[in-house]
Amino acid sequence: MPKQFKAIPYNFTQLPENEMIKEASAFYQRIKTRRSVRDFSNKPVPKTVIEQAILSAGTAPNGANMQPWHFVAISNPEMKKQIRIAAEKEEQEFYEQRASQEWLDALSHLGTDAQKPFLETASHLIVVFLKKFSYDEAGEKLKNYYTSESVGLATGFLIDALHHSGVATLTHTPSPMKFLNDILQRPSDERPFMILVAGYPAEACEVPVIENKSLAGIATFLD
Ligand code: IYR
Repeated sequence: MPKQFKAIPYNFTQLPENEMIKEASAFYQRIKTRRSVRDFSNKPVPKTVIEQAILSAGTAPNGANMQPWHFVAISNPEMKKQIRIAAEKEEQEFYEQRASQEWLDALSHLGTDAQKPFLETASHLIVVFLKKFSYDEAGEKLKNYYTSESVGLATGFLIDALHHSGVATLTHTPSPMKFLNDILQRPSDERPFMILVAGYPAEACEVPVIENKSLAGIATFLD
């Protein structure tokens, strides 16, 4: 039976075990320095850094290789201002009406409120859209699969790539986010998934004191 798909040998680099251990630990030491930042400087991040990070995000595993994502990277001050105004309107309602007391209590240690100045200050807003459908060359509509999982993974890659290049981020999800389709003129079958705020931390930036759970707290090993 001939193969039904085109394939090439996988160019995989097998590391010696001592190097694997070193790399695994070095990666952990680096990734654990990532913190969500809410106080950004207005210093611009080079566009090429954002471009390379988005290319990294685009390599994430995804359903049937449909790559069901679109990234809009905004550094334009007018656009950022429009997004801030629309997001703060939603956030105001969230904090004053929509959020349950239980939710507000869960957030209280983060010190967040409806004011989102970072949406204007930070160098870039990268709006991640989830595409429910693809279109083939004939314009035929195709369903995409595992879209939330795929776009979540791509966003994770994006955050990691930016952190690795020295760019701080904040995952921001004002709810609902439909206003982003209007402001950014994206089609209605694309769903705003997240605003990733990207830039340098302000000089006086502080972050909440929080701890990661221990290994035993998050994992079970069945040897
Ligand atoms: N979107 C709101 C509320 C918020 C919700 C969660 I869950 C957080 O981890 C942080 C904030 C806001 O951005 O303020």
